[in-house]
Amino acid sequence: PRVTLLAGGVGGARLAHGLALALPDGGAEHLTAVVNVGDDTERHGLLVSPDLDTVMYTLAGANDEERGWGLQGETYATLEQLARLGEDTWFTLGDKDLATHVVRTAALRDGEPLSAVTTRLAAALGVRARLLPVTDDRLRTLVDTPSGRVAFQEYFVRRRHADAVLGLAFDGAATSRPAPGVLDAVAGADVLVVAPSNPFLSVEPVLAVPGVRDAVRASSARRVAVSPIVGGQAIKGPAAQILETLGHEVSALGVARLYAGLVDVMVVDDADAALADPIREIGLDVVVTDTIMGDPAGRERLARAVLAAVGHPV
Ligand code: GDP
Ligand code: FO1
Ligand code: CA
Repeated sequence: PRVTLLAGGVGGARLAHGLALALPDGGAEHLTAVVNVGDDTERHGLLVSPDLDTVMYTLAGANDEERGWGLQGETYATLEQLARLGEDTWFTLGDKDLATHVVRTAALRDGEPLSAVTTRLAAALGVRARLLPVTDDRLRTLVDTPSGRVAFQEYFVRRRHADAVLGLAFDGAATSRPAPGVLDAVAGADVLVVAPSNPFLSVEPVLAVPGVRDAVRASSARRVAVSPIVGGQAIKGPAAQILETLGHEVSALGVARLYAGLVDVMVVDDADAALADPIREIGLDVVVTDTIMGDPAGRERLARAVLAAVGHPV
């Protein structure tokens, strides 16, 4: 089957990896990941695209799995020198990771779109699946907190996502256009998967690009989402806190309510088997399985369960 995945960083990357393992040829010709760019940020004059890089490094087998982001075996000589030169270095950029941002920023300065340089970078790292930023235009997530509106990485990294999230804005989304290939990947897929990514910080900014949400609604693909909430908690990150402060139930049912009308099937964890019937009552089919993606085997197992859940076993 042709599979299109809507993805953020870690949850998106892990399922993308599982799908690449499950599909023929590492997902070449079969797998497209449409990735959030709301986390993007300029550091030291360079454009950093954390979610694109997390998916790219994970598919390349090079992601630092303990942290969830950045490259394995990093060193930080450049960052140390940047600090000596008086730069703010709270955003940890490794020496090898910086090379990605140098190539990306140079390409953009030469007029190459983000999607095009992403294709080059992914190919250079041996990634077979297609990796698309949802848009080539500038789109930035802003977070409303009790102390005001802050840029996404200011909230997430500098303030360690400790602030209550009172609301979100996606600066630039309204005037952004889907990157080349995005709408076709959504409309033309056999299977459309919403990764177990943060619904507000990763999935919403993808859907906020004009045309994308409508393409998902109108797609003839079988559409399936995996819950990032397991047993009432996020595996990692602020998804549970944000569900709570924005007034949603902190559970796979709360996530299912957000995705009703967008997907046909919800995949929830064994720990949430009791939520299957309540989720069916809001009109979604439900598959209950182990959704914890640890090692590559666990990722591939979940990917196969997701494809089987929508009638496309591989
Ligand atoms: P980020 O951009 O790095 O924050 O990553 P995403 O938005 O793609 O994913 C974050 C979400 O992934 C969190 O809410 C986690 O609960 C969820 N997540 C991470 N690993 C797993 C996993 O193995 N299984 C499931 N079901 N969810 C996961
Ligand atoms: N996350 C952190 O918590 N601290 C960091 O210093 C940090 C640096 C970093 C550098 C490159 C990159 O691609 C990602 C990085 N991340 C870091 C993760 C990034 O903030 C992601 O946006 C979050 O994981 C949320 O998705
Ligand atoms: Ca992210």
